[in-house]
Amino acid sequence: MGQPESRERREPEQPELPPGQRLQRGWPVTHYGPVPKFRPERWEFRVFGATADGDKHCWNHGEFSALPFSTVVADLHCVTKFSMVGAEWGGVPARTVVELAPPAPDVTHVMVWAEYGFSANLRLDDFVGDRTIFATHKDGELLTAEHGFPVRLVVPHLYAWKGPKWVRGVEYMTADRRGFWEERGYHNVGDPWAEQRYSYQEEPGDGPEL
Ligand SMILES: Nc1nc2c(c(=O)[nH]1)N[C@H]1C(S)=C(S)[C@@H](COP(=O)(O)O)O[C@H]1N2
Ligand SMILES: [Mo]
Repeated sequence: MGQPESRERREPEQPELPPGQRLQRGWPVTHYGPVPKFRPERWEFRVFGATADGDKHCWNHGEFSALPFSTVVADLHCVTKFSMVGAEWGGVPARTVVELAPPAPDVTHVMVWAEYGFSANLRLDDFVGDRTIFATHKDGELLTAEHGFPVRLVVPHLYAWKGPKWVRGVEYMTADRRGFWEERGYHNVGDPWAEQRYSYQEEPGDGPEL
């Protein structure tokens, strides 16, 4: 008697995707502009703006790499309608950064800054959400240059543009301001489950006037 037919084989589990998204096989590279060159001796991660003590907080690459590490399994939903699912991101939780460099009490939003002036604004609550992470690793390996090495932000509950690759700093803000894509027609909040894709969909209170 031969091996029994494998009736155990199941279809891969269908991940639940936000409305209007389709599953992307593989992991494409999506960004505006060139991939920056990493210069370790010049790199620093800065927390500035309305900090609690009024000072800037900086970590060089060695210091940042030594911050508390944890992992989050999260999907990326690109607003152009494809989703990459199931990656394990390793790095420094955004909440840890906020604990080490606390904001002033009246901070409501942050601007996350990346190389070449790319930026994304987030509500402080979204930033300190317990799954928001400054990822240095994906699936146990260091990020590749095109996917954001040495550090990218992953905000699992928002569209992927809210997670800059090549992050260099966080600015604490006492009022909201639009980041790079938010100034260029994309929704100020960007919740994929509510399909908040474009700024024309914004309701009063979703963002600063355009
Ligand atoms: N610095 C920077 N980060 C960025 C972008 C960008 O243009 N510049 N694009 C965002 C968008 S729109 C997406 S979909 C994801 C894509 O991440 P990936 O290239 O690792 O798939 O990166 C985000 N982070
Ligand atoms: Mo995207």
